[in-house]
Amino acid sequence: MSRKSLAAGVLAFAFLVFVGGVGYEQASQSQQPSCPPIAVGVLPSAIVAGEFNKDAIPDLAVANHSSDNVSILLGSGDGCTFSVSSVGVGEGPRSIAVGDFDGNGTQDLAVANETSADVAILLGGGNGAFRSAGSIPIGEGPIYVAVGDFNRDGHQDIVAVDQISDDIFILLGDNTGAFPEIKRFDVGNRPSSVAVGDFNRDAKQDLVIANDLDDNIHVLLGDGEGNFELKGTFKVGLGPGHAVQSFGFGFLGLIFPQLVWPVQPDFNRDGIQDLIAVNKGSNDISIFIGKGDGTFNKQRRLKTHGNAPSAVIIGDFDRNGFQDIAVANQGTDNASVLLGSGGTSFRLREKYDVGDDPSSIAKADFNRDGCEDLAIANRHSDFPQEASNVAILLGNCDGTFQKKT
Ligand SMILES: [Ca+2]
Ligand SMILES: [Ca+2]
Ligand SMILES: [Ca+2]
Ligand SMILES: [Ca+2]
Repeated sequence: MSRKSLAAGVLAFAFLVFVGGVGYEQASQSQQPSCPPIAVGVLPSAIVAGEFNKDAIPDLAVANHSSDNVSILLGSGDGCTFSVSSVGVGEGPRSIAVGDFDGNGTQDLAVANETSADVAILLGGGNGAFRSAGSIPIGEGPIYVAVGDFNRDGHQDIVAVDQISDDIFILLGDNTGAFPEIKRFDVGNRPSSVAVGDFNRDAKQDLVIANDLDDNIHVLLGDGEGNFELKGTFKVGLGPGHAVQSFGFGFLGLIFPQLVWPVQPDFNRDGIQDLIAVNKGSNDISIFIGKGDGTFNKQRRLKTHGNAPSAVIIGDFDRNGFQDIAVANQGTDNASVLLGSGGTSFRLREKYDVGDDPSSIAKADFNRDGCEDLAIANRHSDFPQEASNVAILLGNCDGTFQKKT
């Protein structure tokens, strides 16, 4: 089927959803965040929340694709103000993940450098400062990294997605910040991201790869020794650019907020992991309810109420016990918040004009009021690109976020 006829099908589906009228279009106009934007490096492509200076105030790390560095934003506790520093990495950083690679209890960072084709390891000192532990050459153009323990030795490992060689690389850590063993597995065409989870509930971590050119996802089951085998392929929308695993969209009424996030390693006896793929080319997301055996029920496609969605984050933004979704829409410069009510039912709550060209989204409680907040990296690809920034949306605990008045 051609992309054109697929797109027509998508439009027809979206139209049906609209006619079905589950209150999708009731949300008001876009709003602007109450916090002023925070300047970072040039063309930020990924943002992740962490705790880098052990003051119990959430922090952020941003990978800046064109300034070849990572911005470290240490939270002040008021939610809007961060102290910003930067640390150099390789060329063209595209993705960033938090781990503890030397096992000393402080958070470290792994950065996929697309242009220099390596993964940089930054070891955190626990005071907000990072030092380079070197770079591991990977493929031809790694664009996404995630962290897991794929060989179950208690040492954190890294999975890197290489969009040029169409492979993923498993970097097995030795708990000193080094990764002496690397394994390579073939995936689909132009893989764009990876989600780590345990989709068949055997206590061995599995992977889901979004394949941009194939418009599908691959589920790879782990053997617990760092090897992966294709379990199944699932069709999604057009151009999936981001895949996220989650607990419990299909786990009706039994999720309690404190169990939903962060994911508890021992929670998977009861919860079944579900999945989201973000379809940049069809302006929607695919939600898959997990069956618990590494397969999923048929996708449910949901409009993101913006164009070219680039990333999602899952939270419980209205604290009703059901997981919600926040989406960054790169094409329309906004973020939309879709509130869940169990299963695959979501409704648009509000949209926010977050800044130019949002590429990535993270969450934490930056002002420590008990409500989850959002951080969005804006590439600002219009001139001047040095205006790249991070927008903060402070949550109100009812699914809305503080707006500029
Ligand atoms: Ca902190
Ligand atoms: Ca390991
Ligand atoms: Ca598994
Ligand atoms: Ca908050």
